[in-house]
Amino acid sequence: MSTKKPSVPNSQLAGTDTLDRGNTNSKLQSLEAFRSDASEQALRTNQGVKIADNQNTLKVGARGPSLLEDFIMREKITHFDHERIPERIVHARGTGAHGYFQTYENHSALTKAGFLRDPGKKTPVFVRFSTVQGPRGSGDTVRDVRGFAVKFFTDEGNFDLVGNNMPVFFIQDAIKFPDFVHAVKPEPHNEIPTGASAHDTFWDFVSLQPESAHMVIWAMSDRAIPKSFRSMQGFGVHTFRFINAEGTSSFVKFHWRPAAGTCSLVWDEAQKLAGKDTDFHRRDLWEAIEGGDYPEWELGVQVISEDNEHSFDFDILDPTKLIPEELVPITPLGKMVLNRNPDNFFAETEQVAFCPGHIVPGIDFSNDPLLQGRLFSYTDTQLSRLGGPNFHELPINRPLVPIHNGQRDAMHRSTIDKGRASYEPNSIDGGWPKETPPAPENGGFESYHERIDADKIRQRSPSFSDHFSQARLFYKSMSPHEQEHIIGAYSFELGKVEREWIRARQVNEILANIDLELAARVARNLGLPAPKAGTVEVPQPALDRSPALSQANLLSGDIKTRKIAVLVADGVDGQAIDDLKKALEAEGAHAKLLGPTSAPVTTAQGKVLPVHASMEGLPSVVFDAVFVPGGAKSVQALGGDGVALHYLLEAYKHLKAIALQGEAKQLRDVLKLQADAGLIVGGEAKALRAFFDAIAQHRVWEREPKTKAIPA
Ligand code: HDD
Repeated sequence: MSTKKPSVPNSQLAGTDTLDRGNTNSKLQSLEAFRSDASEQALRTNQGVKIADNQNTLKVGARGPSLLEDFIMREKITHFDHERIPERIVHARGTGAHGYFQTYENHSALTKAGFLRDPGKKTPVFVRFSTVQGPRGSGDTVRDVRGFAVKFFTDEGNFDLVGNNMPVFFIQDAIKFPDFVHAVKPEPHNEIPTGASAHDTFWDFVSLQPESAHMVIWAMSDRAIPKSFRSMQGFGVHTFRFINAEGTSSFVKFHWRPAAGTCSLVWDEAQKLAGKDTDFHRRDLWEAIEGGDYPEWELGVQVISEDNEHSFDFDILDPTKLIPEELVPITPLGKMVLNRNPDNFFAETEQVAFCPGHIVPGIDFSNDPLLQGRLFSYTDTQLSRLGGPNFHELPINRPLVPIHNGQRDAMHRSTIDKGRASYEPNSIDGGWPKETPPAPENGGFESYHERIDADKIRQRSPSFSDHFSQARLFYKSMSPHEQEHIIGAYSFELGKVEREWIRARQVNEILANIDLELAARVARNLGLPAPKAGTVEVPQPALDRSPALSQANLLSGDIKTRKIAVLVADGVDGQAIDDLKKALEAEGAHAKLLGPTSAPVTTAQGKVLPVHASMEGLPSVVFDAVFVPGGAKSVQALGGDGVALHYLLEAYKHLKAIALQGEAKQLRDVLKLQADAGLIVGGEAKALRAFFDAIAQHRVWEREPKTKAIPA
């Protein structure tokens, strides 16, 4: 902090006086000036001239050549020619939403950050979820890490929490990021595969880079095929710092926990969805918000005091390590609610620019070498993606507080700066804008004073050298079905690797160090000999298991917002449908009626019933469960319809709850479906309860071995 210059009076601090406290819509209001509604407006050129003919180019005669002087046509085509901007180099595919964050209480003992101190305040946020590998138009449900980036528009400036849905990362030092990304991206000769890591260059790199072992096993787990963005956890990954008003620093790890519980798709379903509904995750988020099912997350932190920095058997600066929740529980901070879809994808979701370096007083960085490199990369990438250094002026990126400084000009400048002095100090414009002292009531940002006495050196800290104990902890913490999925994923991905030495290296030098049984199972699936021992000494971690890592322990326990397909044909029992809908509504879940075509059906009671779509239009993969009501004629029609039978079989294979009511019981025999807790036959209230309970379990895991071609 500098003391030599005049400080800003309290009345002008950080813009707090200009904002309506507790106003959830402040960001939306600030965006309002830029929103453009064309209703009842004339079609005009960009220069404001009204257009009389938008159908024909100016020509010499109706059949003659076009004229260069047609400024209307030229302006339109020129703008169109430049409509695309470079997509993000990673995380190109994404979707966003507006909402707010509200702290539960005053966390001033931990941090002086204002948005974590005032429980009456709703801080606007914009969130962008993404995949990492694929381009902008790639499928939502591919096996990949998901980005979870949140921009908090606080009264003290923007804070970006740019995280993922996994708590660790592939590499320890940012200098390896281009290598990692080049390896995972589609291969350079044929640009294959899109949205997948199942190829040689990815496995070549990770099998040579043992520090990736922990993150790769997360990527081979169900976490990489989330059911929806709404059912994902989020993590800040790095260790950050909180600083309170007294200047006391604590290390923190950020966690987002979804109210909807954490759960995933099954692999076959994820693959099919990538074709049948490329926009599955995007659509789910959009529809949930449109329908008033506002997704919610709790933000929490694991807090480690300065004194405890070195009290773990790993280094808290190493981004390939997590802190088990059993060792440091999460302190809940507040909740985030997403309650508004963007109006324009490009202006908001595409142009939003996150950066881990966007922090506010009360938050600071740690020396994690991955984080340190990220602090440079994000702004740098926006320069070419958004065409210059003024991207902070784009409506979606503008902080709520007024910005004044000496930065001037450059491409796309939209602020019209008044005054003569674009330097500081100055005596021409009264010395304004001026620095603000850092004390909390003033709000000037001050970096944490950390004393470092060390050599300038290019070296990985020896405390980063264990790469396997937490990968092992993760594997051992999984439930049996999650472990099977991990074995399946490694086998699938490595099975796509053409070079046998890469497969063998991953099995012998990586998997064998994580778990010999895992290595042996994958080796068997690849036709390789099972390794007899690992290649390195793996230290014993403080914990054998961390139950908090298993999604089996992270369900919400209810069926809120779950989607149920109801298969109907002419003659269906209309009463059964009414009863189901009423019961589902009471639980906050939703039913959609699907017929053989999109035409309405007539119930057994003679009522004409509109359907939402045909069974082919909304396939079983987009639902959580299937219900077939009784009605002899309807069931007979469905039983003779290949699409309906496939619908049920597919839902069965994807381990979804299925209820067959009344005459629909026959379909169980037609399809030879084996009884289990998720196959409910009968129509009474008890059966409906059993159906709902099965949906709340998310999937019928006991069924899984029966759906495999060759049981494990
Ligand atoms: Fe990154 C985008 C998350 C490491 C460089 N990253 C990007 C996005 C997310 C993450 C969610 C998309 C933001 C959006 O929706 O616009 N990245 C992470 C996490 C990492 C990580 C959780 C490790 C803990 N990233 C990382 C490193 C580097 C980058 C080590 C470079 C040294 N990331 C970028 C980038 C991107 C980006 C190239 C591309 C587009 C953008 O920034 O805006 O700068």
